[in-house]
Amino acid sequence: GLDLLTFGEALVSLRAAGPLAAGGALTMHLAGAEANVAIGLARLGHRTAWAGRVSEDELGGYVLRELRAEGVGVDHVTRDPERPAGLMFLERRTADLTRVRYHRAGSAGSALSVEDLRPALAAGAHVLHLTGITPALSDSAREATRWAAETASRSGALVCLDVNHRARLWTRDAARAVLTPLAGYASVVVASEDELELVGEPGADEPAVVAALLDRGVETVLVTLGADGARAYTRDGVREAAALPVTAVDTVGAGDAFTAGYLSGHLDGLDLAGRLRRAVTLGAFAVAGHGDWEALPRRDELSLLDDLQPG
Ligand code: KDG
Repeated sequence: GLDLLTFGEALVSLRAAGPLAAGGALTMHLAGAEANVAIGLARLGHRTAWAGRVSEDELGGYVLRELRAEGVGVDHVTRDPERPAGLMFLERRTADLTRVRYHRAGSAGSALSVEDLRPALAAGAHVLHLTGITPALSDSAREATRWAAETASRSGALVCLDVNHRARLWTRDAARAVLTPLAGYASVVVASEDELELVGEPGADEPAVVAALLDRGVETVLVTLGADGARAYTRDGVREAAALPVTAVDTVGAGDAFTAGYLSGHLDGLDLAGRLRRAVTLGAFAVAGHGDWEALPRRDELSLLDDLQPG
């Protein structure tokens, strides 16, 4: 069987080197948090598949070509002849500020339904990865996400929910109402510090949200801290991992890389310290290179950053 199945919306990302309002050349890339995670794992040699709906046109063809080229299985992808590809424009507004503009309402990916995911879930995988982006896309995508999480957790798969709040898609209250129940199906929950409150009671602090998640059967809560690394909570307590001291040139995709590294460590049978080490290593590769996933390491490159010294 597969090591990891993930699903969601893959986007065609059009990147401008400067402000979008100034025009100029755009470059075309595959984006989408779940596709980024799938590629991160496939580069490390794990058997990985991505499921979702893609447009029937050239842009959908491009998405499939990129996933295949990276070794991600696309056997259970649905082609949609009616709806367009979801697009994302990314502008480098300043050296430190990247802004995103979506053209994804009514897209092929947003029409995801339970029926689209049934064959992929029937084929099974050790790990099911999902994000809090997919349930924000449409009612049918929300139901598909809940169904997939429930089905995979019943079958004994490790379910990983990566919160990934997208403020341009829904409000924090709408996200919390959907993501808090969804977290109950997960063994691993990944959230940044400010996202954690979206899988708990409104206004609850980190210890309270973590305690409630662990009570509900979540085994590991990973709180990502950007340049400060991450904290991992389990029933045995909390463990911290520092980020690797790389020069950050592009932070988009760092969270996805972190999650891919953690899950790769899990699939390799590493202990918590080893899983965290792999997670911060992939995060470092992602921020040190341009693009969501282009800079992610192959297995023989994993130790490339080991000798970096802070400062
Ligand atoms: O994590 C990176 C993603 O945000 C990007 O690839 C696009 O999935 C995406 C989204 O919906 O924002």
